[in-house]
Amino acid sequence: MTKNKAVLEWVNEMAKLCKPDHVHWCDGSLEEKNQLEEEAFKTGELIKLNQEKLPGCVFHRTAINDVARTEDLTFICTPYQEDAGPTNNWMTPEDAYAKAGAIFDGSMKGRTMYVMPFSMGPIGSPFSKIGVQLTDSIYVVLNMRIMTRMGKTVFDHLGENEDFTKCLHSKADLDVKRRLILHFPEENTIWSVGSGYGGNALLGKKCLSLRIASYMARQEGWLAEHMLIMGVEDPTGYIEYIAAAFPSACGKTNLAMLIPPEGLKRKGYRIWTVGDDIAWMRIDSDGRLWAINPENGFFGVAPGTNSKTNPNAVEMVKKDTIYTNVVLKPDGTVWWEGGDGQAPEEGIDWQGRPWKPSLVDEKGEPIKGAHPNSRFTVPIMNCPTISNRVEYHHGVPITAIIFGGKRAQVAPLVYESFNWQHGVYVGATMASERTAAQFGTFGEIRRDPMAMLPFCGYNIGDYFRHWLEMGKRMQKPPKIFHVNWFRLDEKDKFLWPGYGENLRVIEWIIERCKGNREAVETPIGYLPQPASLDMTGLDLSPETLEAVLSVNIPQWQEEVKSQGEFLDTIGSRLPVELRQEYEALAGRIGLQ
Ligand code: GTP
Ligand code: SPV
Ligand code: MN
Repeated sequence: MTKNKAVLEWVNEMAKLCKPDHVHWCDGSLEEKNQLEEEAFKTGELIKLNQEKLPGCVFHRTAINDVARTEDLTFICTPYQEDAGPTNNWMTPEDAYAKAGAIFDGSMKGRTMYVMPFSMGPIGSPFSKIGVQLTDSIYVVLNMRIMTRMGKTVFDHLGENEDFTKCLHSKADLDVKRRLILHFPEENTIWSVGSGYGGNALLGKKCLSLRIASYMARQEGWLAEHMLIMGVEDPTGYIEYIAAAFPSACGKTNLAMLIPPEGLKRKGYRIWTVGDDIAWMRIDSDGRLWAINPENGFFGVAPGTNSKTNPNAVEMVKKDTIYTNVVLKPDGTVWWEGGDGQAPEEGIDWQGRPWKPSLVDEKGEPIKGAHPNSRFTVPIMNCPTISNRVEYHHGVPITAIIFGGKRAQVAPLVYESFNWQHGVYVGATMASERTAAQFGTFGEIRRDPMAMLPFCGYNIGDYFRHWLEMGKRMQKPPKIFHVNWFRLDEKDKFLWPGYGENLRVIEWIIERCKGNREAVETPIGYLPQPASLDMTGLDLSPETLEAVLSVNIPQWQEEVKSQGEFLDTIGSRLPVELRQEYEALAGRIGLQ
């Protein structure tokens, strides 16, 4: 399938290590997909769903100990620890190859090794990167086939070029004690062993498109970010694009494909989805920041997805979807908590056990049928609001960058940073908070800079420096905002209705970028006056709106102190500009 010497040599070498019975070179064709599915149906790796109700859909259950990314087993492997930085687990490349090599040794005996050439980004785009993944999991092949552009054309495009990411994966025995997710940024290599699910195993996603790509991006002068990309078509038909970084499970998929609420729809607003998880952004010759979504599908959280929260997602998963760890119903369809319709009277839960809604555990808590991180994998083209620009080699120009997390308190619905440098500070110190509803205490927060804490492939201090430098290189840098859909009242209820209504905030953001809307200057940044948000058709009391837009100074003094403590943990590579931003904010908020 290819004459590329570097590919052939590497595949041979890895086959010698893993010792598969067969090696299959994936061409990415439909026939190949059908064959692989048939094989997986026979072994039980996949279950065929009801083809009348869910055409082209299949179902998979993972091992019980393999349900999400394992950050504690994820490493950046560089000769010097300083290059991995204070936020990453670190190993030397020698140790890493030795440890994982022992697990890979013979791990594919009795199995087939699949060789998958894939492109992150449109094939042939100067933005795109090519990878080759080896795996012993059909489930992984079928997921990668959806999530990336995978198959022979990628080899054709690669030709004799040696510039590709070497991605070795084996589920081995799925033992957590023998699981390692290793990144070698200096060798453009990823080794992942002992897991078969999600970001651990679909190596084009978090491993290549964020950890390895962030390292490349710094060297090559661009940005690889954990961001959704969406187009907002205004009543005149003009489309502005925004990129937004929220930590995992904080609402990227939902925002990326939102449906405008009635009032704004009537005004003529429309949303176009470009991506829901990853953005690669470059400065183009016009001095603006342009973004592509390197992925070709969505790997979205199932629980909570229903016709009210995300009607587009409900529509797109009706066909050609791989469902993982949801409830299997007797009629060969699926269900999850927070999904449409009643829970089925009976079904099979994500662990393969008979399940019904009334089941409780030892503590009397209801037993969930679907795993909280159960997901759907679906081709990008299934999304009813998909943008026609997803195949554009230069992507879309970004007008605004938005940071956000789950904050029960402190962070207002939206605020605008004063300038790029302040915006980088806002991103660098952003956090997500566990709510009282879940854990009984307010305020337990984790700082998650730019939502990249688990995904930055190098020293986070250098990453902040890179963000600052990027701002200087742009003639028209995007404005930077912070949002929070998750603020709670005293009774732990969300103050803001969220979901589609979030477009009211996005509209304000875009109008601010055009210089059309009023704002109030506060110590933390510019906030909208209640009257400058379009609330047509939304029944929210003026008190609630005021509460969700309020900046509580004593709370913010605590917040800023905690931001300062976080900056202290970054060490010597923290850019002095961010320390200055801290000092300035501390002064404005009355801390000094
Ligand atoms: P990853 O795929 O893990 O990166 O997650 P994501 O950021 O795409 O998160 P997703 O959109 O799947 O949302 C996760 C959770 O947030 C779901 O339970 C949603 O119901 C909830 N959520 C999303 N948007 C909102 C909102 O505006 N308000 C509220 N209250 N909840 C929301
Ligand atoms: C995330 O955890 O941010 C995800 C899911 O998008 S995974 O692909 O498993 O990383
Ligand atoms: Mn994600």
